[in-house]
Amino acid sequence: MAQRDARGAVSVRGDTQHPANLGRLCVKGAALGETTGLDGRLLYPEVDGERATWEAALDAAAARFGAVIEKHGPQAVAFYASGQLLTEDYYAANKLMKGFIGAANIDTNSRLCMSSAVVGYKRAFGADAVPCCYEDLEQTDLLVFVGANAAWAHPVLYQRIAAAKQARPAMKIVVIDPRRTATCDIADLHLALAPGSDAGLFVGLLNALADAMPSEAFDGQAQALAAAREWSVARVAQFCGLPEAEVARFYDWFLRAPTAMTLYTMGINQSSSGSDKCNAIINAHLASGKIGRPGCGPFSLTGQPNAMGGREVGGLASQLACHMAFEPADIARLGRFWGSERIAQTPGLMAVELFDAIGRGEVKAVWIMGTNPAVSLPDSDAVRQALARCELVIVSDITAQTDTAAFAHIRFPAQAGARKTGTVTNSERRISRQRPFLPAPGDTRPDWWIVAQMARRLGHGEAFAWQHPHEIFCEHAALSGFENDGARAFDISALATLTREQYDALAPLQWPVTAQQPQGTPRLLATGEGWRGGRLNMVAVTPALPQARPAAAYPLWLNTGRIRDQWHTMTRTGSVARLMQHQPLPQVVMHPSDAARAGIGDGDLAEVASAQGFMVGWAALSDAQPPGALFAPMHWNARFASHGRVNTLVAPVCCPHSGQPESKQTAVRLQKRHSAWQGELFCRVMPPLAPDMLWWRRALDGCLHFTLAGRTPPHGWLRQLADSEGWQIQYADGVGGFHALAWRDGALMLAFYSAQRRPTVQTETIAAAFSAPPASAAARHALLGGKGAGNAPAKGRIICSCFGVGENAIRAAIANGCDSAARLGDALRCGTNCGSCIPELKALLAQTASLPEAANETRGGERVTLEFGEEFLARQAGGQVGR
Ligand SMILES: Nc1nc2c(c(=O)[nH]1)N[C@H]1C(S)=C(S)[C@@H](COP(=O)(O)OP(=O)(O)OC[C@H]3O[C@@H](n4cnc5c(=O)[nH]c(N)nc54)[C@H](O)[C@@H]3O)O[C@H]1N2
Ligand SMILES: Nc1nc2c(c(=O)[nH]1)N[C@H]1C(S)=C(S)[C@@H](COP(=O)(O)OP(=O)(O)OC[C@H]3O[C@@H](n4cnc5c(=O)[nH]c(N)nc54)[C@H](O)[C@@H]3O)O[C@H]1N2
Ligand SMILES: [Mo]
Repeated sequence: MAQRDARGAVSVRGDTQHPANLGRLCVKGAALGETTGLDGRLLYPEVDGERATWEAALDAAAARFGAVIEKHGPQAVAFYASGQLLTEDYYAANKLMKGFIGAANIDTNSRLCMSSAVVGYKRAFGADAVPCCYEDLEQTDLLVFVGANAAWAHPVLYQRIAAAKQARPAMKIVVIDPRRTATCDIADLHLALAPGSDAGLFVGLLNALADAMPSEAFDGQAQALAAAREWSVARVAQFCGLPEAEVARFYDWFLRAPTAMTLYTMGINQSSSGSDKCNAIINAHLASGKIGRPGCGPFSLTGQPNAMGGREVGGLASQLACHMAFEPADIARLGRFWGSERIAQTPGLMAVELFDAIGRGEVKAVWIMGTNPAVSLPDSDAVRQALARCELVIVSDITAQTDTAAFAHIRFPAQAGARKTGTVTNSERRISRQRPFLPAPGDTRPDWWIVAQMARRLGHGEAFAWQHPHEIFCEHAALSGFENDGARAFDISALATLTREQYDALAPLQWPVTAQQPQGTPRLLATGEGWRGGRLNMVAVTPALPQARPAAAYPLWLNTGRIRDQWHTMTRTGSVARLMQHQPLPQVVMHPSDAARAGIGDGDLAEVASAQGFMVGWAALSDAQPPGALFAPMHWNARFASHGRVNTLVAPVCCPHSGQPESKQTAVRLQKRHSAWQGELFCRVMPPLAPDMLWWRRALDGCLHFTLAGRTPPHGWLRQLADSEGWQIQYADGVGGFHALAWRDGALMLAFYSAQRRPTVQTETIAAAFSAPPASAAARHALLGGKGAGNAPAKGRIICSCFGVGENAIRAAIANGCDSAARLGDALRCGTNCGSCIPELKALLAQTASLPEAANETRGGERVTLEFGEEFLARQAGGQVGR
């Protein structure tokens, strides 16, 4: 829930009445107030780089898009949409492409996220239907996280599970992930399996369950069991690189637990055999009867705000609206409902294929809505080339400058989440009404409105005459029930007649919502029957390893994913200072043995290269990382770093059933990247950099902030810059590095601090000097030293981003007797909001407990804090940002 104060500042708190989060918010949600500002927002339509009116922009877009259809046919155009859209937006886009343009070339970023899970459910149940609900989490005996780092990616859900575990310690938690992640904090067992080997583990589990199964309970059972027969514990252990005893322990727990849930996310879906992995998990639940009842089930967690809504309206190129398929009966049904004779007859291009087709010139016009494919698709350099070549690129976005928008001919300013009205669906099929809490700025419009305006101009006005999302929702609800005799799981027909007032007041509900179940349906599959034919199906799975295979030239694995405080391509979170403090620079996390082999030390610059491309990050040595495998974040892009895009490395290899790319496994090599100096640059506008410089942009309130690294001394570059700008420059050399301040008319224009390794400087004080320049010579001297004028104690690395609590304060509190995460929370508030820092608080507690006596020595009062602070600063000077 969001509120605005008298001055218009936004504050956000959780809705304690919402059944899904019970009032908790993650740090990104809690920082919504900071991310809803208008800085960097796209506020006006643009045509060929010039601001335009809506009339002009829509006319131009429709004329150019229509001309491509006219000349080359409907298969020459495409939409690429997103789980950032609301259900009503998504419905409109899908209806236009599949119903009226007459091609199925609308795909979405959910292809990179959920498409394997969709295939898994459809093959098993006959429908894309998540059987579980969040309440099951409190009722289960065994909870298995597979390829899910929920502590960071689903912190609210994770805290709910952590609380359940605390209340009922007998509940067992297993984490299956090659890395030891923060999620392992509450685990009874962590299986650090070999990358991509999960199917072996679950096929072996099916084998272990086989004897106790009634015969012919499911379609496909005999084939599935036959495929599993050879998968003994010993073979699984070998395939997965795990000790036999650990595999046996997991199987034993699963067999004996009266109820069990498997929560799976990107470590499963983003795989060249992702669909089979999903079915291997579902098979184990079917075989053990751990499905369709409380505390049970295979639970695919979704990531984006409305990935699920997209699946319901048919946002993926491989399906039609409301769970209909490309079958003659469904196509005809849709034609009747929409009153169109142009319904797409065959599936369209899936994301990776789509951008290939753009690259080959077969698709000549693309409209991208709410996603940033130049960053998030694999082989993203090829995606950029394709976009650069494309005849017509239309982008609807809320952010002015994204890597993708740089290729746009026409840009439409959409309304952002906080300003939109409509519905979204979460992982447990719960539809929530989203209400705007901010007025729409500039000329921004809702996405559905933009689509409808385009549809009218393309000649389909009648079918897109909506005045309000309420009408779209009711149409969507009516379609879900249209000629639906129970064959289609998605049915919300009881909502088709909502009045505007009822729609506005809609309480969160789980679909199906029908005449029989008007209050919604928490769990599915209770009767043991599926959809489209009834019987549930087991899929025979032959475990396959990733297509990427580390070998001579590229001997290591690269795993990619999320970090705690960043969101996707950073359009929401990258400019929020407090979200950039936890991991301000992209880290390449590696096991110390791999680092040693490459001659890399903690905090060194690390270059990672694959057959596709390379990136540069900052080495973070950690034994939580398995030997032979690196981890790099997916977030950094060309707006935030010169060489930070991880998807330049990832190959466009996809699961044949789902089209989902293998984003978690890439074969790479690692080498140290040498630099003569590293530095911190603070400035009002970003100056031109020298060609040999690497840069990373960092969020800071008060000025711009960049971390730089260069090969040739920076003196010449700075001198030239100062000359061309007419700045007065103050230098300090030999202070362990080279520092410079640039002034104009008494105002600070730039501050630069370099050393051989990234120097530690007092960022906040330096930023403050841009608005209030230091008055005395001594203060200016201190500023040049990088220390700032004040003596504000450095906070150290920010651990709790919700309340801005730094490592130093936490260590001091521990030294003063706080001996648990809960006590630290009482004293400092850290960990008491989203809780995603609790694993780190515990790690600090454990570290401090094991410190040698000498380090705890007090040399008078608060000296302890400083001591730790100095130690921290020394380490940070060495570049070690993480643990
Ligand atoms: N902070 C933050 N939270 C987010 C997002 C964000 O951008 N930032 N995005 C949201 C979105 S859209 C999504 S889809 C979710 C994703 O949520 P998650 O899937 O939990 O996040 P990831 O970090 O992509 O990957 C999860 C884990 O898969 C592991 N993994 C890699 N390879 C394998 C493997 O072969 N087997 C197994 N078992 N595990 C493997 C990785 O080590 C990683 O810990 O997060 C959502 N939440
Ligand atoms: N290597 C690797 N690659 C990955 C992943 C990975 O783990 N590893 N994860 C994949 C996954 S799971 C996902 S979900 C994708 C995410 O990848 P993207 O979808 O590319 O990432 P976002 O940053 O969420 O892009 C959303 C864009 O939509 C804009 N936007 C936000 N709200 C709205 C709105 O209401 N309307 C409109 N029109 N625009 C809006 C934002 O400004 C932003 O430009 O990345 C995928 N790529
Ligand atoms: Mo996602």
